[in-house]
Amino acid sequence: MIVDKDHKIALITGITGQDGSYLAELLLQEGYTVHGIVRRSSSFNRWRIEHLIQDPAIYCKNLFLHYADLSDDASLRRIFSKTKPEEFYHLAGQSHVGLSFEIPELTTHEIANCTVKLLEICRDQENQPKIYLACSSEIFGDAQGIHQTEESNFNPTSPYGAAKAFCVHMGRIFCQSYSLFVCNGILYNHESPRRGENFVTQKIVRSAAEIAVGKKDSLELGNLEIERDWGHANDYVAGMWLMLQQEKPDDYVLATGETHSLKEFLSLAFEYFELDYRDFVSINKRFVRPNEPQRLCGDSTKARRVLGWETTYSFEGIVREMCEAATVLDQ
Ligand code: NDP
Ligand code: GDR
Repeated sequence: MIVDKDHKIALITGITGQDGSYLAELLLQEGYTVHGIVRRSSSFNRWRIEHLIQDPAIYCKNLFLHYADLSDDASLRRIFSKTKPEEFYHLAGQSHVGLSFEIPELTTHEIANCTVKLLEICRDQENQPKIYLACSSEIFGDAQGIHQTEESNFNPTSPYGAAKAFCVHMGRIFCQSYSLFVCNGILYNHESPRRGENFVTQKIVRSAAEIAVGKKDSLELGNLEIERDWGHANDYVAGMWLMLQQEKPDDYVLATGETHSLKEFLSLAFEYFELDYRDFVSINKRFVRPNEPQRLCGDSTKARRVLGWETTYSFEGIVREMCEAATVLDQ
């Protein structure tokens, strides 16, 4: 492994996920050497970073992949010793809120226990990296007030939300007790053409594209009566990076400050394909969660003021970009 000493070194867990792939691109553009942790699976699931792997100027020059699972303590420690990261972005873990009701133990293990383990590993490093923890608006759950800020109460409504709330507390405790540089990014929903297919936005646009070409004739969803604050993943990874460029660690909410209903998303996505969603969508209780926040909306005043962070995509632009990408997939 040849690493240029002038390059900053970053380590990312979850590099094969939506956010990990955009973050890797951003860090490479910023001149970093990027190390990513990937887990073994029976078939390759690296499509989001395939373009980077296929680029001979990048792969094994500025981008390196290392096998480990969040449960695999020895491999994780070995990767830290070998790569000596200056910035550590912890994005990996079970990320589906609905599924966290079906597999609460695994969700808690991956999100809560494994985060503590990684904080401990960072604490043990001779040169401790700056740490970004991927927290979530789900910590606010049944939220009070119109907008939530870094000061709002945690009131999670899912095992996922509770595990992420635990991580925020542990991040703060490690920061205060051991002077570790830990930033909790409290991020609201962010989407992109790279969003996983079992999140509602991607499920909708892919289904609408398939209905438009006759490959499918209906779409089953869960609760349609919700509102979310939807942004674009590209903007949100820029916020993660900005947090670790500050002199002092802190927690930040990243959100657009606007909510849209799921029905608005459905309308726009189906209209793109010249369809009316009401002709195709039905409710299947299988997709309705036992409990969930009805509406979540973030206030990013602090991130905008301190980090200079901004959102550059409109809600309509996000839906359009996802629909365009789904159209190409279906040709
Ligand atoms: P994804 O589901 O797209 O990616 C999750 C990543 O974690 C994948 O790379 C996955 O690997 C990896 N992973 C999961 N379990 C393990 C494990 N046991 N060992 C090693 N790697 C594992 O999530 P996003 O990119 O959307 O989100 C990134 C993080 O941000 C997550 O922690 C999520 O909870 C959080 N978050 C996301 C928001 C969003 O709107 N996207 C909002 C707020 C928080 P593989 O590819 O092999 O499955
Ligand atoms: P969320 O995103 O739970 O907010 O978590 P998701 O897209 O899964 O759900 C958004 C809302 O849509 C409703 N919904 C459905 N959701 C899915 N997945 N499938 C359906 O068929 C369906 N029908 C209705 C849901 O009930 C929910 O209200 C995302 C993840 O990225 C988390 O990791 C992250 O922490 C939060 O966003 C902020």
